[in-house]
Amino acid sequence: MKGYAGKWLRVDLSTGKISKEEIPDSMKRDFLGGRGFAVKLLWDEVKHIDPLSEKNKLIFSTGPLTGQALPGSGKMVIASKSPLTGGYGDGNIGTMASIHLRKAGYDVLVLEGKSEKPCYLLVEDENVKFVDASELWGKNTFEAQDILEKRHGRNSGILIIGPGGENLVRFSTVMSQKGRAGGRPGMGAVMGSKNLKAVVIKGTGSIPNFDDEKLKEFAKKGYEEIKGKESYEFWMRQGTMQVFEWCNENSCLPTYNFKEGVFEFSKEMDGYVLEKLHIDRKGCPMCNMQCGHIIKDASDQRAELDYENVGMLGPNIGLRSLPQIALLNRMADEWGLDTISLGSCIGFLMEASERGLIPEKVGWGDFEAAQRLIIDIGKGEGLGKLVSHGTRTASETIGKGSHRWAMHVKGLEISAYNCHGCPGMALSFGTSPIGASHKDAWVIAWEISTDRFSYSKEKVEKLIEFQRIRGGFFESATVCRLPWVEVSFGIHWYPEYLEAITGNRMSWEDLYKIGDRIYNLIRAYWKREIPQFGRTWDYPPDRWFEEPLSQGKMKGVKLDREKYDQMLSWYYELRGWDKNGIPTKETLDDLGLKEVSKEIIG
Ligand code: PTT
Ligand code: SF4
Repeated sequence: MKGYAGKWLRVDLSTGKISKEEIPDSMKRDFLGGRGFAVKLLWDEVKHIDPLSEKNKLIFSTGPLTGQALPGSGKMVIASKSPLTGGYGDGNIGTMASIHLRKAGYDVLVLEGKSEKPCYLLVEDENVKFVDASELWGKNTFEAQDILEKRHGRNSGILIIGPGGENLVRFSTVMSQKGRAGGRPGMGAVMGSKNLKAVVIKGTGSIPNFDDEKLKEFAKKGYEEIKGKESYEFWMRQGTMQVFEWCNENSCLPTYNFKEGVFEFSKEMDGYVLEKLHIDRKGCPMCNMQCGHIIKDASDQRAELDYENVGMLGPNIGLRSLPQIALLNRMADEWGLDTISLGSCIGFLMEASERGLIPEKVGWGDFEAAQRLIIDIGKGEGLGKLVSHGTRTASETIGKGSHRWAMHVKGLEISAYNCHGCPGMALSFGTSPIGASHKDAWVIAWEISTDRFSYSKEKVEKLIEFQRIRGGFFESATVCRLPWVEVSFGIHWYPEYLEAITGNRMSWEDLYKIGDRIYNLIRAYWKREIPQFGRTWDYPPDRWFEEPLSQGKMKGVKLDREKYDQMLSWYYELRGWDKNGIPTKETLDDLGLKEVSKEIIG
């Protein structure tokens, strides 16, 4: 099939064995790429193992749209069995490495085993070698990136971990280009457990497409369409921060460890304040709507800001100064820690301190304490050690009912949307296939603009539609979804791109079916790896059901557990899962996953 490099590159860090294998056409047809390839590989090869053992595999996976000259194509999925959640984990990173990997002749890079000493992997087209990384080990991601760029060229694709990943912090990410982060559920720790500091990729070939001329014409039209969109100008001014003010107005800003939905200092730090502080812009390759806003941080250094980072390292820990938040954000990037889990862990500790559950004093909005905590978390020392496995484990350690306000689902911390008054978004967090991420179904904007407080079946249907497009299509195709989400770039373009690339015409129905296959396989993976996995894992924390908001226009609002339960039952029914949320034999068989149903159902 055209549009694929056609091979995966497999590197065993224990034995040094390097192999290049053809990707079967059936895999391309059934799973498309990206997340689809990753979960299939994990299902087939990574079973009942400790995620931080050498038996785990770290997968860098692209799709047919990756690396093409079209909007948002510089993206790549990073997946593994997650050391944070114990289930399927992935993230999506914008990086030159995605383009280089495909140009080097591979769609997927699979890393297995464990190197005896710290090393990095150098892939230059067909040449693959291990390079000693003793002098890079311990360096932060910015320092290591500089060294590797000097050695291998500024435009090489570099994927790197910081000390957080080296020290096996369970929510450490893989970083690239000083500001792109991917793999929230601990993909950095998996890389660290393999003694692998970085992967450097340089590819010089081209991707064999079905119709390059048509692709060129469509892509040009696509870039022009994006620039002509009404919302483009505002997007370029504020990027993802455009939702900050909206979240506060609608009581969904994560505030004081998700206790509240409004922050009294929000006006001091919203998208308009960002506009004034903005000095530069950064982003992924192949993008003409770059969203990384650079400002000078509190130590006068360049730092990038996104909404999630500001929400979680700002109101969620009671901090109101953007330059201070930017400094914490830069520290997270240097250490290679996920900002969402980090902000949640710091918020959790601040609340534990306020309640007298830990002896240390860490007050809300204490900037110095937050900096110290990041270092402790990155090293896995002191108070940082308590949360370096995430809030689920921390609450199990300190007990005393703290699980009620440990803000995670399935062990992955909730992204920056408070859902006391957003049942659809709460269900989205509850049913996201990696734990509480917003990436699969950001249904909140639609929900707030329609029938916000309803717990209707229509809402569940909408949520599944989003999961099919965002978690199914965009993660497997693999491209950035923001042109479609943020500036309403025509979704009709994507089947056109796919046809020009692969020669296959696929309808949205076909693409949804691929997405459903991926979702069901991920769900089966959770069940196989965690036998007790089931319905109780699909609920957001008790806080949202038990403690109403005490401030703002939504004062008194909280989620209704019975109604949430009903929505969850509809969700299972619509997905073809049983009452415990496990895919039925009929559903799996219908998706061509007979072997899977034999294994989890019998
Ligand atoms: C994503 C998550 C997000 S989602 C943000 S901000 W966002 C946080 N960014 C972090 C960061 O920065 N530094 C850090 N140390 N940790 C961070 N953790 C958080 O990670 C990201 C963009 C964004 S910015 C979003 S919404 C979109 N996400 C996409 C996606 O998931 N799929 C897809 N096909 N397209 C997407 N486009 C957008 O990409 P994870 P990136 Mg990301 C500094 O990684 O694990 O998926 O978590 O990759 O290159 O940084 O782009 O308001
Ligand atoms: Fe990357 Fe942002 Fe552009 Fe998407 S919109 S490709 S995340 S820079």
